[in-house]
Amino acid sequence: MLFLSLGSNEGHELENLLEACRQIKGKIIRGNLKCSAVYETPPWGNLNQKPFLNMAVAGETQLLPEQVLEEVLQIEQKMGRLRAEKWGSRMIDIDLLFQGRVVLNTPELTLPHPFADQRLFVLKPMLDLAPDFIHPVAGKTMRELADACLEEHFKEKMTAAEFRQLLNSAI
Ligand code: PH2
Ligand code: MG
Ligand code: MG
Repeated sequence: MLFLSLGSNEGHELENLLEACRQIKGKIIRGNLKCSAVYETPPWGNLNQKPFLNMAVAGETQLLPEQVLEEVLQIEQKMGRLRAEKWGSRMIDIDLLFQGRVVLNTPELTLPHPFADQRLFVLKPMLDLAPDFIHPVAGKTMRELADACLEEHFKEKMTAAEFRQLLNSAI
């Protein structure tokens, strides 16, 4: 099972998440796409920017991690993501969180995502998808990792069911 984290804090954020999911369904996860709820989260890292909309998606893929990354970068580029400053604003950010229990450390790609165990804007959506999934390196469940984070209030902008409905309705 492949897990991706999606974030946007520029342009029409919800539409950016929807478009990213359409692209992911076409190119990476061709079967059932599991979607978390959509959360509004305070910016982490660089505080001087708008709040993010964050969510996570999951599903089966035939692609190798490097191929997933290649597709993700193409989707980000197609959706107008500019080479941005670290932790800065973006139309869309798609991060590879986990691909099953794969552990990978190359200059291009680190799996699991190096911050996946510490960021609540990643863990909270993961709780919607797979609360009992065990982090392949940390050895703890998503639930345990989320409980270890400082509590933050995230506004649920949209339920998973509402998002699915929007995604499935033809535009
Ligand atoms: N992504 C970042 C930096 N900071 N903060 C939130 N709340 N959500 C993000 O997705 C995010 C961030 C860099 O990728
Ligand atoms: Mg990224
Ligand atoms: Mg990121």
